[in-house]
Amino acid sequence: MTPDSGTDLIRLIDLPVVSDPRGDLTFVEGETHVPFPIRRVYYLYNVPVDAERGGHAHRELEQVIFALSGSFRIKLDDGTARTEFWLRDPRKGLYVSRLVWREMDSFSQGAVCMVLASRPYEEGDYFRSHAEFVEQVRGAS
Ligand code: T46
Repeated sequence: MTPDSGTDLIRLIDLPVVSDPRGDLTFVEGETHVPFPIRRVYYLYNVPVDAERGGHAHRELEQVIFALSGSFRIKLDDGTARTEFWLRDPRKGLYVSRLVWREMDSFSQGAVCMVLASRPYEEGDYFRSHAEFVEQVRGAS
């Protein structure tokens, strides 16, 4: 799994940008720029530079993850292969499908991560054990 592998599980999405002398404007429409109706928006901020977030996968949730400001690394694992992305451009979102393990680190000072999600928050949707996640995806394939 590489960033260019064209996998349906993970891909970068380029968003429109409207630029004029007042600055840049980017917009996102559910089912147009992201492949699902947007049911939830959340954001991470005040993240210490040595923090590690994620460390889980989701059973059903799809998301698009953005660095609105600053940068961070996201490491992804579909149960058989791993890849990683550095997000630092607010015009680019990272689509992450269900059944992808994610870990995030190397947040820059003041980074803001915004996430568009396909479902409301549901604790039961999480795999918090990597072993359980791998067992599920390998069993399903
Ligand atoms: C992902 C990364 C980018 C809520 O109550 N509502 C919410 O919508 C969310 C996302 C979390 N929470 C609660 C659940 C936990 O008690 O906030 C606490 C921290 O949540 P979590 O451990 O999921 O946070 P992250 O930053 O490790 O992961 C989240 C998403 O879960 C994950 O899917 O991709 O942000």
